[in-house]
Amino acid sequence: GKCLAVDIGGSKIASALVDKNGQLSDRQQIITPRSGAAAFARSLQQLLRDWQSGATSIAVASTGIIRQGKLVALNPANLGGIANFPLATTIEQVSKLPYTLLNDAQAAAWAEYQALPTSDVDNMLFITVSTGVGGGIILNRTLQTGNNGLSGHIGHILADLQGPLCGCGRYGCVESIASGTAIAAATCQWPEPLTTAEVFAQASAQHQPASAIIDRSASAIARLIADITMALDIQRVVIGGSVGLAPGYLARVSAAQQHLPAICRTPLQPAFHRQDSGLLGAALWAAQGFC
Ligand code: ADP
Ligand code: BMX
Ligand code: ZN
Repeated sequence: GKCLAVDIGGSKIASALVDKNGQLSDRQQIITPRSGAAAFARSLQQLLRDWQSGATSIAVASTGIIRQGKLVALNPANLGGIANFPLATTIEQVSKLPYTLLNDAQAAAWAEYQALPTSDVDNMLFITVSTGVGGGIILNRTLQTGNNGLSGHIGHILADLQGPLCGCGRYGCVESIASGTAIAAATCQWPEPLTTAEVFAQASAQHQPASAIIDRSASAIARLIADITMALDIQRVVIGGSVGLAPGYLARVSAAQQHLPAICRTPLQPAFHRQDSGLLGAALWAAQGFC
């Protein structure tokens, strides 16, 4: 049977059917509703009702700490203020299918680890630069989820003591400087504030202030990679998310690495599965019988 994979992010909810060979079909996408828990639950239930036919299981990858069937937001601002959401109950109300839940970046890390063309990487870091900054850590070939689902929440590591207040309550987290949300927010005092995609468009048109905002994001990510590499002997970094995969972004992270000592310059590559890493990772995780 096929698995209905669902990837819930701060900006979009994607779904697809995934077969035993990891082939995706019927991919769909909606904008994440950000007007409270009730609307969020309604959209999710509608999506599951519409798309579960043809599936024998459900695999969910979601932003937030996934713990005991609940989505606990570290940064509630990414979900329009939802801090705690009953993911398991919401699914059980509309489906009798067996299901698994996993953090979105942890799921993507798992899919990307399986996709590596080499077998000599034991320790890998996946980073999504998207609405927030998420991470998934593979240590000794094993995905780290942690006892409380927290492993990999590297967007909330300190990047700049003088940085802006992050939705998690700390100042200067990587997420508050490097995320898509942070990139757009950096233009909020401009005469005409830009969207994240517009900042990228201006940067490629050689607009210096736009370019500087993206470079600030990229160098925060390069320093983050250095820190995690020091802690865990990371051999490979895979970058995803709409910002991470935007043209020129990876090259900027790589350029920022050149300013760091050689030991910090962990090899980087873009997500092989592009926007589908989370969907596929959730399905692979479910297929292995984890929950
Ligand atoms: P999610 O966070 O839901 O997983 P994405 O990976 O698409 O979703 O990341 C969303 C962030 O990426 C938003 O901040 C959005 O503005 C930004 N974004 C979307 N498209 C682009 C693009 N083409 N170039 C740069 N940034 C983009
Ligand atoms: C936040 C956190 C992580 C998530 C990451 C990327 C929340 C709601 N989410 O750091 O759990 O993995 O964002 O999420 O606190 P995305 O929505 O950008 O894909
Ligand atoms: Zn934070």
